[in-house]
Amino acid sequence: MTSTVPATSLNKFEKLKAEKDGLAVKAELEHFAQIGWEAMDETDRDHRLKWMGVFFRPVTPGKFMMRLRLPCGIITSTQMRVLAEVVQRYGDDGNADITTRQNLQLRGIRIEDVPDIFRRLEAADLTSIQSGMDNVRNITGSPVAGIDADELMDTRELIRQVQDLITNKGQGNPTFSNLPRKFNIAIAGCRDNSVHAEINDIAFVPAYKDGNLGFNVLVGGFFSGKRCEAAIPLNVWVAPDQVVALCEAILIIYRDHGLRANRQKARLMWLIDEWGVEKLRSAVETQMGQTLSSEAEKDEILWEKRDHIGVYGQKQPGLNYVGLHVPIGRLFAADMFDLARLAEVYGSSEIRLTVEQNVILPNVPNSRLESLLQEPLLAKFSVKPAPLLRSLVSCTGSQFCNFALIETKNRALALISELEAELDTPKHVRIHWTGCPNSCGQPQVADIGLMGTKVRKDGKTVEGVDIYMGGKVGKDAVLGTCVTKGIPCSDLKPVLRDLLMQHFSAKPRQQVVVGS
Ligand code: SRM
Ligand code: SF4
Repeated sequence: MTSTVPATSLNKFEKLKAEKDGLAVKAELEHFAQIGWEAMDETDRDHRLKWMGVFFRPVTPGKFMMRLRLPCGIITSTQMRVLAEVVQRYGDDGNADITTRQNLQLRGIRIEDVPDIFRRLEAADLTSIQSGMDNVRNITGSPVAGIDADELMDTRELIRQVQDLITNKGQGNPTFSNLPRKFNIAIAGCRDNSVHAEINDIAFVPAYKDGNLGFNVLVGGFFSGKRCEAAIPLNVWVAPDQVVALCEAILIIYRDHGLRANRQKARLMWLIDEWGVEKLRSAVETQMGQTLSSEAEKDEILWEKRDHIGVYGQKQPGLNYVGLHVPIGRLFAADMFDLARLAEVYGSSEIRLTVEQNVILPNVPNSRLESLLQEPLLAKFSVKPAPLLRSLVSCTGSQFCNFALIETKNRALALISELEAELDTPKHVRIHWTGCPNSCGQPQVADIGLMGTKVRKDGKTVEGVDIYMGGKVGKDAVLGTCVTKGIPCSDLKPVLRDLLMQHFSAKPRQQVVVGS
């Protein structure tokens, strides 16, 4: 790795990576389990463990979070059951959250259980490796890849290959374990940009060139507390068999030349700012040892984004996928066991997750649909949720995240159910909550985005939000911008009510007058 930063001025994170690679803790897990979290070296515990996907939670000390990797959001019923057994052990403290990258995070994990959990994950062909800190995050794809009646390309295998490259088939790969910062990759094979291509460091979007189907490549999209940018074209079209090599080339370039002095200015887009996209493009060609085609004139993202909630026929005649709405993405052990059972009884033992934090059960035969729709779990995870609840997304917030400036998930649910009771909203409104400017809940892609902040009210500091609007997803995606700052959460309901009535044709529900 070439670094232009003198060792003395390395920031805290560059120093800790230089001292000891994050993956080194893999060999020490048994030792950590024996000594317990309080005796662990703090840098190992608070930072390096994230290379294993294990996150110390200062909000709940001793109860760690484990972030998996589920390429394209696909998980089998057997795997789901293994994860359910893990969180079940922790009773009320244990649960799992579906994330905005089609992934699962488990909560309540104790360090003494980690070696055993890893053995179980490995036996179930699951991994959590390199899912945090300066590594590539879960690789997203269409949640209906391979079953979508209108898909252009089934990208499941490609996504798996990219994950295998980055993680060395789940064993951990030191080649990519010291990037300047986190890194996001998405590979779309559908027409509706279901992956939010625009907010990934590398995004592949389907496009035809000379009659061949491949991908136009976008680069540099990211959100951070300091800056948010949509991805820009690399002016490259690749055939499917070039995707893995292109990811490898960009990651090597980013590893070796990405900016490392200031973590606030380390994402790929900052390097593109410094180099220009043309220089990045030619560095990629040099790294790959081949000349790349220029981008196709247009891509094939032609549709509005779908949320996949409901029942849809698949490309396979007689089969359906059923999208279940999971309020704010939260699952408990009983839900996970039940989802595994439903996938086995009615489908093909497979479960898919979406970036809207919901679940899809694929491969349900026509003849089994009616019985599936009668299952008790579908009263909780509905195929027909109310219009505001349906598109609600929320990051973790202060319940578990120490960056949070506000509580998000529980507040989001409570507020939506009040608004739903008061308003009749004719269409879905995508409301995204995020607990701080890091934007994990993607408020900039929402119709209405709510970003946690602190505000003054009646002489006190209280929880509040900045409001974002104008986010457009799917075809010609556009990031929303901040329209109002500093609304105390306690004053938010009337503000949202007005926005919903003014911009989304919501109408007050008829008041039922109780006769005298
Ligand atoms: Fe995130 C850091 C949760 C998607 C931008 N994110 C964190 C941490 C790890 C902070 C921490 O240690 O507490 C949060 C863990 C809280 C917890 O206990 O759950 C956290 N991020 C999440 C999740 C779980 C939100 C959710 O509820 O779905 C998402 C996990 C995705 C996954 O499966 O890997 C999640 N985070 C995102 C996204 C959305 C996306 O990828 O589409 C973003 C914006 C896109 C991007 O990264 O460009 C995002 N997270 C951040 C950032 C700002 C990055 C930056 O460049 O500054 C941080 C802070 C950091 O990395 O320093 C962060
Ligand atoms: Fe935590 Fe902030 Fe990300 Fe929410 S947006 S999960 S509060 S870091």
